[in-house]
Amino acid sequence: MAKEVKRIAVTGGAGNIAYNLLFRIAAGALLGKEQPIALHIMEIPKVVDALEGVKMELEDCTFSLLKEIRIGCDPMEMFRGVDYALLVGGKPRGPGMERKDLLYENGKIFVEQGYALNAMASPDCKVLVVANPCNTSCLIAMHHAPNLPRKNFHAMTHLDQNRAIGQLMVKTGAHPLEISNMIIWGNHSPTQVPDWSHVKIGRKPITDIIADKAWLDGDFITTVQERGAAIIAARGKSSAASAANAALDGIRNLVIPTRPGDWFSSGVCSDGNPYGIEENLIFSMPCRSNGDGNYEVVPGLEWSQSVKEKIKITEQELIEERELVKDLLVVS
Ligand code: NAX
Repeated sequence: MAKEVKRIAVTGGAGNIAYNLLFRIAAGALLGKEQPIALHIMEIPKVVDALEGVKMELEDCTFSLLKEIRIGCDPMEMFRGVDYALLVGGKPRGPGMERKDLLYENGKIFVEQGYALNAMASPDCKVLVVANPCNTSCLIAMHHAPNLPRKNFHAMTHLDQNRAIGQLMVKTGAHPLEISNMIIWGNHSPTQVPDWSHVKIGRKPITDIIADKAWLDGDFITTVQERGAAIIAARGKSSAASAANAALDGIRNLVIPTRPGDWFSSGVCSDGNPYGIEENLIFSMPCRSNGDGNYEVVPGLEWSQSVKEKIKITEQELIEERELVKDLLVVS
């Protein structure tokens, strides 16, 4: 029997990340080579016409899995019946704009999109927020979509995890599948906590392979935290291909069982978390899934003193971000 089409919304469809994402989704890199899909590609009215070009290119790729392409700018139309929503679109930080202005300006987008997801998306729609500041934007969307389970909201921190694993590959020459148990805790911001203390390389504790603890605690962590800025400095543009790749990972984490003993990092709702993190935040934690779309936070992992102190800082930052947008969290 033919499989039912899954509907995938991507916002920011004319942007850099989307251009690196849409074609891979259509080729089966998100839901596999057997799953027919429909793409709902959204933009703001000013640039929605550019999506005609994206649509033409998608058609010209003759993807066999791609059954339908919808383009538009009305979230109520674009989120109708979607099973996955990848919220990539947002305003960039303009000259002289402070972080709090960015939080608030982009926050308004997620009020509207959360409301539309609530009204129109499939009741089990999985939502991945990529647009920055992604944790707090995700919190806003989640608040405005009370019909969807809170567990279905994710903010993308898999890029940070991939950046960490990439650094360990460069340092040791290990294959990526030999590296497991990396964690990113907290906010997708410079306060994020890349925690290497549980990492195994070729099933051995990381410190058996990398004896240089000063590197692990120093350059390794700062390279991961500052990678986004380093890419902008080198390329003159922000990460796009690696961000798109991580967005695919962010959803694939939920639809493919996690490797036994391993986990993945995702910004998830902190309600009832086993680490005593303040509730009602979107906080990156180690998660595992049996591939049915759901996940659980991996409990019982110990924190070193240094990780504990850093987690307090990133938690505090997220509490402050929530305070800055508190009127956007009120559901009318
Ligand atoms: P671009 O500026 O190339 O594209 C963003 C697109 O979003 C634009 O075409 C814009 O018109 C559109 N847009 C704005 N408001 C919208 C709305 N309400 N509905 C639909 N579309 C809307 O940025 P790009 O490089 O694609 O980056 C997109 C977002 O990802 C940015 O917010 C960026 O900061 C964020 N990132 C997040 C990362 C993460 O790890 N979570 C890493 C990469 C990236 O920096």
